[in-house]
Amino acid sequence: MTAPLDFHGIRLYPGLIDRPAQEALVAALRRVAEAAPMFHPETRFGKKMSVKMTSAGAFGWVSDRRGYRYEPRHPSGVAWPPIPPEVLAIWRQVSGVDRAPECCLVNYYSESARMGLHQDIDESDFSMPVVSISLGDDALFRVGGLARSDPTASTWLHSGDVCVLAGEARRAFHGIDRLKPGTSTLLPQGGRLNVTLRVVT
Ligand code: MD3
Ligand code: FE
Repeated sequence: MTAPLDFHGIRLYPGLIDRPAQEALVAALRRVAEAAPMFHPETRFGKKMSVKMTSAGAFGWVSDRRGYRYEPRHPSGVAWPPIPPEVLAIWRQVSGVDRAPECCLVNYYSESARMGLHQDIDESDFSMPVVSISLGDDALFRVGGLARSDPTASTWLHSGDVCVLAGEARRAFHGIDRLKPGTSTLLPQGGRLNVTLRVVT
C-alpha cells in the first residue's frame, strides 16, 4: 500500500480499492439496504435531506424531528445488519487502531444530492478516526477547520478513494458540494455511495 496524500490533515488514499473490490462492496451494501432500507432523514425542522441513508453495525445514524442521534435500530424497528466483512477489512487496513467500528453509515447521493458543511461530533471518543470510502460518481468534497467560518479547500473524490479522518481533521467542518454525473460506471443507475466507519461509544 503506497503512502497516503495529506489533504488538509486528511489522509487520502486515491484509488485504494480496485474495480473488482468496489463491485464486491456495492454487492455487500445492497444486502445491507435490503435488510435496512435507505431513507431520506428529516432534519429537526422537518426538511428532508437530499442524501438517502442507512447503516450497519451496533449503531446507525438517524435524524428526525427529535433531532439527530445514533440508534441501535432502523426506524422500522429492525436491528441494523452487521457491518460487511469487506468493509471491516478496509478499516483494519487504514484506521491504525485496534478497536472495531460500531457504525457503518451508508450515504447515497443522486446526481442532485449534496451535504452541507457540518462536523461529525456525536461520537464520544475523538481519538478514534473516521474512515470514508467513495464509490460511484466523482464528488466535490470540501473541508475547513474547527470553526464554520474557517477557510475551506476542495478536492474531487473518485470511486475507490479512501479517506482517514484523524487528529485535528477528525473534528473539521466538511461537506459535499456536488457530484459530477456520469463519471463512473460502477452503479448502474448512477450517483454515489459513501461509506463512513465510526467508533461511537
Ligand atoms: C472529515 N460524508 O457521512 S466523506 C458524513 O461523502 C459525511 O458522504 C461525506 O460527511 C460523504 O458525515 C464526506 C469524508 C468525510 C467523512 C467524515 C469526516 C470527511 C470527514 C469526519 C470528519 C472530518
Ligand atoms: Fe460528515
